[in-house]
Amino acid sequence: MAGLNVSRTALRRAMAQPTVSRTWTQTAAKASAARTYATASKSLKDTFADGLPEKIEQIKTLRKGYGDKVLGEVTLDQVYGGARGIKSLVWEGSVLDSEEGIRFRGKTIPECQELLPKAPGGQEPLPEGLFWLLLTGEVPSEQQVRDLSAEWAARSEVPSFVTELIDRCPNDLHPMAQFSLAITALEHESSFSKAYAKGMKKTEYWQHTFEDSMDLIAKLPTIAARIYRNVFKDGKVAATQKDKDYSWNLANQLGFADNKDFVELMRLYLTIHSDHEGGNVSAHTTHLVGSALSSPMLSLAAGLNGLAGPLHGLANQEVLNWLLEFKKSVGSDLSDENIKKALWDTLNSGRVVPGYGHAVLRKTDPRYVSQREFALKHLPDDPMFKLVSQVYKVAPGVLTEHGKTKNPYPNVDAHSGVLLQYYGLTEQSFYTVLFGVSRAIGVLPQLIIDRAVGAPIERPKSYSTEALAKLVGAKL
Ligand code: CMX
Repeated sequence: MAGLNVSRTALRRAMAQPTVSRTWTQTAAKASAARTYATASKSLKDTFADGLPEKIEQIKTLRKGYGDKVLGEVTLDQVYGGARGIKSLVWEGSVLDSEEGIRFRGKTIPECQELLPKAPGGQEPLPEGLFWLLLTGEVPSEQQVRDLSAEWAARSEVPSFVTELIDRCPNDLHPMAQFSLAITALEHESSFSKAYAKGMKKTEYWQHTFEDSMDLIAKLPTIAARIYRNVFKDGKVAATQKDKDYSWNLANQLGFADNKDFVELMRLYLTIHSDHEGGNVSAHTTHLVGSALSSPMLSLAAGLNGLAGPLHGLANQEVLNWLLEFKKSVGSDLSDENIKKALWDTLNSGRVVPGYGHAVLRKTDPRYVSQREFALKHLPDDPMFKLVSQVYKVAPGVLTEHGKTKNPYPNVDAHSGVLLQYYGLTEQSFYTVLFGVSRAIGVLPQLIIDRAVGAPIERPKSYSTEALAKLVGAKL
């Protein structure tokens, strides 16, 4: 945790003497033996279970020795200002630095691109590897990632009533609403909810959360593709191919796997959109709802409902709509002057420039940079990419002159739509569903960790304006 100077010796000592009772390890071993896959390498569940005593001990040591240390002050402005900067959440998978951007378990996006296993012949990391890294803190071997791809493929079947539910949705129900509906309905399959109803020990919570999370992630490509194919195509969805990786299957079920570059894009996209520490709306909501011991299905659906907001994940849909409109207004004249004028038109009409600004970041989002690099490699001459690049050149200056946003630089959503559209996935209203598939890979590891370390139900304190005035000694 930032700001805490924990003694390394104390931590090392704690790590050397795991004192957690053996019951949960035994139960973990039993549960993982119940669902075994042919593999010579250590499974994800066993890897997580093996690392858990150390994590529990770290937290115990930290709280015992430093539990009363002050992490910061909270101002009245922060209370009214969307809790910006208040240090109040634990999130193990990633930490976001305002200047540098996201690090997944301490690793930057370029480091992850280098270190995480790839598909045979592929260049982009597989999101399976990122899930492993986020959950365990370890970079998996190639074999472990292959096994995880196989396990997700094996768990991918969607119950027929969920398919029927999607099929009955009107085509003009937003894809994100259909996605959330289907995920909520998967509650019917929740191992966590069933075990809780029967009565389970707290030490078993994480194992059911793990099973549900794995099932959920495994089924998301088929669900997402069903929505896409129903709303925009012929309603037919290919079966999951058991020997292929997660992103290939998603691309194939959407109908784009013929293009190997699109498959590569999916691998990169699903990796970089997954996790962005704990305070963003989708991550925080998933974690908060989970703290009430709602199942992973209900927790993720809640988080995705937040992702569906235009200030959050829906911005990727908004960006492409806006760019297409923008293109009409600037025509073929991409001069700085013309772009500047069109940006001011957006701002003067009272709208935000979508894809720009961020609650935490104060520099160009490295997720934007990695997509830009992909575009420079695969579609350098695409006219829409050229427009995006030109907006990138001009918008920071215009937004700075406008003087409102604290961050005039682009975020992840400023680039993704143009890449998808280049490969023929032109239906903008579907874009946030892809973001949602990836976000599940980012937020569910924390939900498993939450239940494993016994995170409590969340309940911050609220006040009325009158009560706050009293607290600060103001007369209203
Ligand atoms: N264009 C115009 N004005 C902007 C702006 C933008 N891109 N970004 C922020 N501002 C304005 C805010 O609306 C706010 O104005 P008011 O004081 O009138 O309310 C002011 O600048 C200060 O905002 P901020 O502190 O810089 O930003 P916030 O933390 O409040 O909000 C965000 C962050 C992302 C919601 C905001 O920058 C925004 O609306 N951006 C456009 C939408 C977008 O790209 N969202 C995606 C974010 C990434 C993701 O979650 O997927």
